[in-house]
Amino acid sequence: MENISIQQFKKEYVKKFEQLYAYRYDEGSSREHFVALGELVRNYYMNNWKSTIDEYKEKETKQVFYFSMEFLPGRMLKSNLLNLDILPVVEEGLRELGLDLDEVSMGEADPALGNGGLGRLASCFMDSIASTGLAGHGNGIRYQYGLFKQKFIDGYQVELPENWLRNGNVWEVRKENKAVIVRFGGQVYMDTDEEGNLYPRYENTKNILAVPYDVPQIGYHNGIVNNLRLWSAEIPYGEEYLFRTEEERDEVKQITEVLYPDDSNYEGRLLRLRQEYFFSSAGVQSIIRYFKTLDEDWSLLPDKIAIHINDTHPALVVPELMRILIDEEELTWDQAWEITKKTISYTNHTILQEAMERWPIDMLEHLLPRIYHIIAEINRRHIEKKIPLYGEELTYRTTIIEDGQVKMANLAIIGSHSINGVAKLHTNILINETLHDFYLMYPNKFNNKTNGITQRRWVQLSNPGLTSLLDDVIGTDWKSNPEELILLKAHVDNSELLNRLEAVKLENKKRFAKYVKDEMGIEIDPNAIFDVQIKRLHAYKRQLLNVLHILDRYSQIKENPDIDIPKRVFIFGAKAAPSYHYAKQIIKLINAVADLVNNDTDIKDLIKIVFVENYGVSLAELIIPAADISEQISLAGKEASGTSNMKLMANGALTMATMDGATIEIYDYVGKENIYIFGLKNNDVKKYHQNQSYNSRNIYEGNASIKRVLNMLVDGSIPGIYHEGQDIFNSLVKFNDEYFLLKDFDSYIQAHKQADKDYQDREKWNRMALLNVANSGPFSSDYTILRYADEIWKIEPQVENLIS
Ligand code: 26W
Repeated sequence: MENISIQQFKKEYVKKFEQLYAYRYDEGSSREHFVALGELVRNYYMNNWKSTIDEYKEKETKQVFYFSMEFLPGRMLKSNLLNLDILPVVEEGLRELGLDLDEVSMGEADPALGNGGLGRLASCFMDSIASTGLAGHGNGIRYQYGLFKQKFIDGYQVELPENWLRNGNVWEVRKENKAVIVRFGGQVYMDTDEEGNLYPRYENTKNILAVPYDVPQIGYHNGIVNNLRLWSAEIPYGEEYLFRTEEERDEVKQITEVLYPDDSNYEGRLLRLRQEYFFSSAGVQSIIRYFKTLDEDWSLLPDKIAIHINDTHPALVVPELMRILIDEEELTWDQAWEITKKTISYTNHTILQEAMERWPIDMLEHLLPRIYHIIAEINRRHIEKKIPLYGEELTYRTTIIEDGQVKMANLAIIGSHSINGVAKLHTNILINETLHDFYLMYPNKFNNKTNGITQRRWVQLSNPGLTSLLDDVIGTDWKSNPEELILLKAHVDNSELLNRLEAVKLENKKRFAKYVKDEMGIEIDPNAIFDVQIKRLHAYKRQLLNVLHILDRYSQIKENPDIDIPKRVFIFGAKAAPSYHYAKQIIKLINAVADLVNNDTDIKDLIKIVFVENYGVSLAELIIPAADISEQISLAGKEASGTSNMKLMANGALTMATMDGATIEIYDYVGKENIYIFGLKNNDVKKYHQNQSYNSRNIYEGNASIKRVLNMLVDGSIPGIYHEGQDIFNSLVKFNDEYFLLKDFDSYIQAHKQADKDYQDREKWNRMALLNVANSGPFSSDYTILRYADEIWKIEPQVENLIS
């Protein structure tokens, strides 16, 4: 946007505030200031929003639509100001008015419209699509309630509703005139018209109105404003009489009421299927409506539109696009199928079998009869076509419908032209193991796109201290081209710089320590090592291994109180799916160990444990800049990519890790001297599985420190845990330790000992930290997204690319 002076901003701000509230601005709360500022900032991007969309249309630019059931954008105020290039002006203007931007920013609700990695990735991608100048938009659900608010009561997780829209949302624009109808249920009959063509006749369907709320996605200093379209379910105007009972009205409301709080287990719940079809259908309908305004031949659809599906949750776009092309636009099956495949592409984010979506035929057929017909026909044609080429055995292993269920990953692969994994190892596992049969059929569809993160939010906004250090040392080009961060490498022996880096980290640690003191009443020493594990609670991510290390360390200190090791603060942030019993037991265990350790004066604060409540994007922004150690300790082969690994590295934390997900690529960049690697590799794990040769009880019996630590779970050493201790003990000893914690225990402890030693050599540590920052550039989501654009979507940046 054009320059605005501080004076002008102040004038406009005061005017806006007083117009909104009819009292003096200096009487406002931070919530009110946030709304006033948000309203004003809207004026600064509205023109660009309109002109961006108009221009795409005028030029018939090919556009990508990123369909995702989850988005985790975080608070948008500062990111919008940054990208509009008015952050300093607004910050200074507010200061002169006696206001603090950080406080004002806290007036904004953090929209938790996602569970974890997949949702946050979608939001990093939205920022990168706009910032690299690509014509691309998001398509998702406007959940009334986001991911539950987590509380700890007696150390147990309790879930409370997250009513993030309570005070409205200044960024969204309700577009009633762009609403569409989504049809559910009823019966469908195939009739013949006068010309002998088949067409579907629907009876007794429930027609739901999908109303879009558009949220601007502002590009970094480039004038582009794309769209994130979130759909809300309503009763169609004038059709209230068709929803006469409370129950019928509730059914409509429920569709977009709440986000499913599970990212671990597939749930065959009717409501989730409704949600998936609801936003898939609404999104496809609005794309088709747009395409028709271009007045082009249908065969050109894939030249004008790309649809990307974020995991299989939106996989019903495949039959929905087919339905519209065949039933409404009267294309032949073959024409429609070619167009559909060329338009759609798919990312897989998990290889955990229990997270793979499969819908019971009955459910699908009942809820979406026509869509089910189309899926069955896709499946029938797939079999018919592939048997002659690949034989029966292979073909039947790739069918969409099997054992009374519809397999959504199979539908997504067969109905698209590209499937990608999210890190090199992950893609290799898909190709060689999980999806090998499909790879034999469609080798060219498979490709890797290692995840990325946006440094705009995760460095520039969340770590201003590091940002100004970088600006001073290597200039500001890294902000539009993060690979420039490698220039730091030349300064690795500059001890003045290393001290400054340490000072920045210390400030960030103090900021977090203050939060911990204020919110939790726990005193932590900013000079201690801040050892961070922040991610969803899952057995495979092995937060429990972290706990075992803490218990081992605790025992050692108790045994030898004069031990010479640096202080450690273990920081956890994690939500468990409400129905994931074992994960919740681990939460309880961590809280119980925290109570024990934090209150034991014998250990002289050598260990503190901080388990923050309600971890989410905003807390990540506070914790990540303060981290010294990044825990990435999943069992090798289980974490598809990880993205907190990249954020922590970019903020100068050292990675403590197994060779898993994108951490392997981090290792490749920083080199083995600047990362702590331990544990089994994917191939080792595979061998144990093949030979069925793992026996955790033998390890327990033969390893004295493991035995001591595990016994603590059941012998009353940890007051506050009850049956949890026994259940967790059993999972490790009696049920053969599914995730190989005991096998990796020794090497994990060794790696931590090395870290203790290195931390005491401040210069060495700081150098390692600096090299991590220096090598974090390639993990920018800007590069990731440019590879999606170039290799999958076939679209090009619309403005002169900032990235060389
Ligand atoms: C059907 C229930 C369900 C819901 C969500 C199953 C699985 C999911 C997601 C696919 C889980 C998820 O967030 N996966 C994470 O995606 C990140 C982004 O690619 C990766 O970095 C993480 O490794 C992966 O766990």
